Amino acid sequence: MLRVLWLFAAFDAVLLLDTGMLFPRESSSRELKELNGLWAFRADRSPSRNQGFQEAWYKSRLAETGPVIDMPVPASYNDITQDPTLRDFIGWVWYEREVVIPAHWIADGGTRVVLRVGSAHYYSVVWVNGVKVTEHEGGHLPFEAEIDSVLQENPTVPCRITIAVNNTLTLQSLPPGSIQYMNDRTMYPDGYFVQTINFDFFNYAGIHRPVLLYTTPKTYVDDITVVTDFLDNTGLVRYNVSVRGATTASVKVTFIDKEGHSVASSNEPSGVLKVTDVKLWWPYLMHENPGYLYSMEVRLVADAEESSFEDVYTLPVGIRTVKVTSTQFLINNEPFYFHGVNKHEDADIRGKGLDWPLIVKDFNLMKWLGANSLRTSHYPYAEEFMQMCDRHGFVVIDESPGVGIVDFNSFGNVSLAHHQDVMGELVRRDKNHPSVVMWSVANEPFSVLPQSEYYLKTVIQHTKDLDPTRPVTYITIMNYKDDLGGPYVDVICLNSYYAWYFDPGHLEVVPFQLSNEHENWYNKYKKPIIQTEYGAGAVAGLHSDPPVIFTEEFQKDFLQSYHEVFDKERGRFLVGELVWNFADFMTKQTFYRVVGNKKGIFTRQRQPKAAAFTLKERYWKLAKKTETEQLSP
Ligand code: GCB
Repeated sequence: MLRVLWLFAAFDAVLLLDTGMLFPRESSSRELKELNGLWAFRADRSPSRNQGFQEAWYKSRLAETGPVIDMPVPASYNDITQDPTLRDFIGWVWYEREVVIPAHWIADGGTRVVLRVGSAHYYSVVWVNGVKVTEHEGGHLPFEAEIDSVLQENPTVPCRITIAVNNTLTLQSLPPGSIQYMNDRTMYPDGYFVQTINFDFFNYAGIHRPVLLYTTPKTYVDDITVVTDFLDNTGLVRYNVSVRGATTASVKVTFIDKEGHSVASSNEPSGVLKVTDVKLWWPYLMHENPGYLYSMEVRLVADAEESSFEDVYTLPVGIRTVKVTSTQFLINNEPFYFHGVNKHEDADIRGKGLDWPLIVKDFNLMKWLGANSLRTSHYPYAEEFMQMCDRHGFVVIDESPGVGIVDFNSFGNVSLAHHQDVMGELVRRDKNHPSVVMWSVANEPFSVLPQSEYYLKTVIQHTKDLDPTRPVTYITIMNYKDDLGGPYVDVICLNSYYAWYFDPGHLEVVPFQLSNEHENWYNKYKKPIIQTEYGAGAVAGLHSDPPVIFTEEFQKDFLQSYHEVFDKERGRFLVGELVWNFADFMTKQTFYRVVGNKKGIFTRQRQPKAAAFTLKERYWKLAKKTETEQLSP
């Protein structure tokens, strides 16, 4: 009973989020039309970058406003052409695509047509047939607009979709950045400006994730929230269905197992489903059947204005619990040790654009490696990626785009309010993913200022209020003595680069410095620790013995020297290790990066460096140990 009460209490908070944005899925009542492919594209190169708005480029076909080029969607635009000024472009770029709308979407009057953008970096404004339908701030989360009223005005002509995207970052955006005008005329031409960023990856821009149109009936399932638990062998699924477009509607919920059998059902829009002989969602390598997902079919029937609507939406649901003690991270009440990777959405040519072959290849590599977990450094990843994590049982630390928050001016009220909004969007998008076990509100914020303590405390508390069912953290590189946010996190997450940024090449300092750091953090806060980053750069093919930095040999030895420390702390308070980084990735041009960051254990083209084999051996051993420990009484 207590368990059910807890579930109710936790659930009330998650309900704060019930204006939803469900991932678009086809069903008997919903259709999808993908708009991926070639779009017309034009960068606004005017000095003010404002010509497009002044001349209202959205009012006619983009090609009528000036020269356009082909641009693939989804993809970053930066590496598509041979033009360095487009690679480094800052300001508004314009995308346009015409689409023929199926006649029955418009004719029957009972259909809602929604335009959805998976993500576009950073600020977007969207017009349909010259009418503005939405705008959105933030590069890594979806946004959508209902467009049927705009379509009905022009039912016979193709529908013209125009999206203007601006990659300019400000001290209040997430991530923050700033524009510097270089006014010394002896050094720079008139109007010269650059964008300063405090994060270590290229600020790729454009429409990064799929754009699509989807339909629902006018009365529709707007959102579903699930919170899961179990007692002995009974799964408990507390759910809420929110309906829009009608005041009364009947809802039927059917919970279906992988074999297609209905295992629980209800005729209420909210309640608790009890699933006997529950098959829990387990992480990869922790169970012979990881990533078990049920299907929750929600069927809605509503009578409105002489017509009757039926909407059907099916949500994959994994039943699992997450808890944190002072020394352990528990999944389904079993100790879980993160042995995994940090990634980036990053690849040759497409930059941060969603790419299925790359995603599937990366999952194959993570499995090959024996990884069981990953962190979405340093921003939310594509929904399609998160669904793969659910299905394959990869455990995810889900990070917000709060990276590079180091300027005093990025800790004010405007930044804070925006950060809270972003956490709201992220939690709303990812709340139902069983793979997500912890929220990370930021990476390496400058956490030593009094205002940063307030800022972090507030964002963490806000996230806990939104979702009390998951632990919340931020990732720090600060010393335990300086960092002011430690009291507020559930798990201490540390990035360490001993023998790399400090004492480069001197691996003999690692056992001393790393274990001191860990012991001090643990003794101060009595919270479990995850080594969320550690890694050394290696240019594939560079060799040296004895090893020196940037060779494959050094990268391998570097990881091993950290592993020796981890092995002494595992089972005490260390609950995970995530290597930096899964693959090499692009950064801005700077003298300390060689065609990007080379700390990948795979190259950017996903070929293994020597360290990948070292890590593979370790991760498979760790997986075996975990298995044995779980089997032993
Ligand atoms: C870090 C950052 C990460 C960098 C990495 C590095 O601490 O979190 O974004 O890429 O170090 O390689 O310097």
